[in-house]
Amino acid sequence: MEESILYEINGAGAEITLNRPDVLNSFNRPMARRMQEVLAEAERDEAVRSVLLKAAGRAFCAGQDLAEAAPSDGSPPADVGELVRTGYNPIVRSIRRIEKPFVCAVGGVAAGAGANLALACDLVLASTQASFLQAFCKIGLIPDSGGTYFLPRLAGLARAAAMTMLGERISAQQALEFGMIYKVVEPENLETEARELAQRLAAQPTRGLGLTKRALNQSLANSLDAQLEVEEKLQGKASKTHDYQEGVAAFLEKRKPRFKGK
Ligand code: LHQ
Repeated sequence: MEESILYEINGAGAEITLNRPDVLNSFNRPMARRMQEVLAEAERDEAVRSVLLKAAGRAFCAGQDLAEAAPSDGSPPADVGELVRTGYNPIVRSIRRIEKPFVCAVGGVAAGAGANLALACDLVLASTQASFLQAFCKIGLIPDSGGTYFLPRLAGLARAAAMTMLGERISAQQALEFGMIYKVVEPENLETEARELAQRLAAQPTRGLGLTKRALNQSLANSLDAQLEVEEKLQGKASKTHDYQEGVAAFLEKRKPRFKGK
């Protein structure tokens, strides 16, 4: 059987591919478990300095596999709270916790939990064919996988309410205008541009970028004073890295830096 999640190493970057294209890469339990495993591997492997999340086929991800959540064969429906707790929450926590940049390439529809997994990544590229759909309200659920956290912060409360209560598909261009994603590209360029970005990030000072991610995570809930303290503490850490020494030396010697990610 084809693996539902592909995990490949490309230079200093890890690449994760959602791979159930027949069901628009919707997640079932084994797929969520495998996703958690490959994220743990990307976190553990020091040679991995960026992560690219992408998907096979015409869609990015249609969220939960609804055939698994509500089987038509008479077997009892899944405990949805339990699916969220054991499946999606660990994935979203990992994407935000792992101190390496995550690039996400969205080439088609990203619906339900699939949309919110994409929004959890650091830099989201979407093709002109992509769309984002908070599908939960159509089946009587609430947005999960961080949707109620990320959307108001990225797009504002008014747009978050509209997206989650109306469940209308929004285009990649709208998502860009709403501040939800980084960039819109032509479909034929999506994979190449996303990979180039992930490779470029993998050559940067990984510890510094990781600490930047930690600071950005904390800023979402902090006052200015608290955040200035976070910056002071993390800058102290960043300045003890090899890459800080190398960056300054390269600048003064008017040469390109050779960052090691340490
Ligand atoms: C699917 C799915 C899918 C199974 C397409 N499941 N087969 C957490 C915990 C527990 C429970 C519930 O949820 C959650 C979090 C969530 O993610 S809730 C939101 C779940 N997702 C949705 O409600 C989206 C459902 N899908 C759709 O609305 C459409 O498929 C979209 C708008 C994504 C794409 O529409 P189309 O491009 O027209 O494609 P399609 O509907 O024809 O789908 C293609 C195939 O994929 C089709 O199978 P078939 O055998 O007929 O070719 C669909 O049944 C299958 N598929 N999404 N989530």
